[in-house]
Amino acid sequence: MSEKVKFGRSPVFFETFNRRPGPIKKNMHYCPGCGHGILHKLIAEAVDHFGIQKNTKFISPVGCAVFAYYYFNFGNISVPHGRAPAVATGVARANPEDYVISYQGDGDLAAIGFNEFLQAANRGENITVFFVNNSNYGMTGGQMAPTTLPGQKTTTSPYGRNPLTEGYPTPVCEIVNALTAPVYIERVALTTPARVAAAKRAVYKGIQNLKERKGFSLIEVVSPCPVNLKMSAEQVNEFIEKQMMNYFPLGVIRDKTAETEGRPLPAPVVRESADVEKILLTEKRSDSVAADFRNTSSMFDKELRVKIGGFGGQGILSLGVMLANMGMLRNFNVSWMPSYGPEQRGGSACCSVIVSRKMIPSPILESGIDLMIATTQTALEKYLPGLKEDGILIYDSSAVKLPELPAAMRTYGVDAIEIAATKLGSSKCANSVLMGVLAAVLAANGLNEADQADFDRAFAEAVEEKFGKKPGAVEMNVKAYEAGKAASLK
Ligand SMILES: Cc1ncc(C[n+]2csc(CCOP(=O)(O)OP(=O)(O)O)c2C)c(N)n1
Ligand code: SF4
Repeated sequence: MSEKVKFGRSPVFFETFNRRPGPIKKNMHYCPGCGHGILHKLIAEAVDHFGIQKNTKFISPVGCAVFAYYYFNFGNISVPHGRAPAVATGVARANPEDYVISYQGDGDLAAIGFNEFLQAANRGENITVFFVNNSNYGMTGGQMAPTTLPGQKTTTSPYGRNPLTEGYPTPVCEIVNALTAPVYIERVALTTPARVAAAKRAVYKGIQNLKERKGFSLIEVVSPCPVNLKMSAEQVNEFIEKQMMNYFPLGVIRDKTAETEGRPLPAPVVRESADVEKILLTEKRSDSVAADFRNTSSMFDKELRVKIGGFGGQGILSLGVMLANMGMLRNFNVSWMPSYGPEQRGGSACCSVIVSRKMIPSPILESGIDLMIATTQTALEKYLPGLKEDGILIYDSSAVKLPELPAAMRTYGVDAIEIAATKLGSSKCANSVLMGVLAAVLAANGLNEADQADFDRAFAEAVEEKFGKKPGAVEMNVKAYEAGKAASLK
């Protein structure tokens, strides 16, 4: 391997970053001076060098590297915060022909996902972990991370990290070195060309270990985040050299690669999806709701698939929870799956609810939606293509302009915020108004009296649970629900 850093683009990157939204298709989204881009380049070169692009699977974290799949032309799975080593374990075990990389920031690996990470290391999974230590939570605007230095100011340690209350920087590599299984542990930095060359050696070794199935490798990359540290590129390098390295000394911490035999995992017993189904969906469980719950409204003859979309703070997610609770009261199988944008607040919010007599194989709801509630134009446009032609659409008439819709679609417009603000004196309970509207719409579309009563009960229980200590809020939300039920719908 040449130690020179190569210029030009690795063939393991896409030629054009077409997955990246917006007009910029040639550059990465990272801030100027960020270490993620340099590390991506080294990983791409190493994967190319060892000829494993075809079977490489990259598990990307929640953090600034969440969009790694814009760039790398190999398999990519984006996972929830901190779950990369757990998912990497599953992928590596189920697909012994794959080469699995887990890529994580310090918030992702050393905070929310530390246990998963340590357990994967302790099991010696056949994965290589790249750990980007930039001493803060980058994506969310620079909060304190487990790796933040004593005295370092962040948005959540404005007076500097105080070890007496916040503890000391977490020495991830040294902790992993206390375990028996890991094969290779090295900490590198990116501050000078010589350091990048050393980082390149470490990255190549990590990828080679992957190829040779040597087990668990960890490469920690002490990395610049000039934007959140509010430093120039030079200052951040000085901060890394003079301060971070006191807590995170560079070098090889363990290297057992020479004496470690490659140990490919045996092929898993169950590989075909039909076999998986046999195990998960046995005949007995596939129709698992008690027979006496069959006498419910006809709308439950099939699954009821509901999508609710709007923006954060509108109570979108709790609306879905109430609906799922109503299903549970009738002993149905239910799933509730929230999703929201990466923005700190005010971003998009959405949830999918499925109520079914049968097992629900997946909570993901992209098509075949029976009922949709949209409180913003963006949500309407995003989810409308998945709504059935004869589906039910409830929308906030002050925020949503309806396009031309199929004739069979049943639409109900209501200005929930206006009702909440004028009749009840607070727009905060607009989601309870919407819940009332939903109850009325379901009743108008065949929800029988017993189910309606359960719906009311689910609402009352949800409100009690949320606001039980504030009788005023309980009363206001109950009134909002009643107002929603009585609202005239457009
Ligand atoms: C379960 C969950 N909790 C919190 C968040 C918010 N969140 C998004 S990224 C992030 C921290 C990322 O920091 P780090 O892992 O250090 O990566 P960086 O962005 O610095 O590369 C947090 C807390 C989330 N998305 N999901
Ligand atoms: S916030 Fe920091 S870690 Fe995130 S892209 Fe910018 S420089 Fe990189």
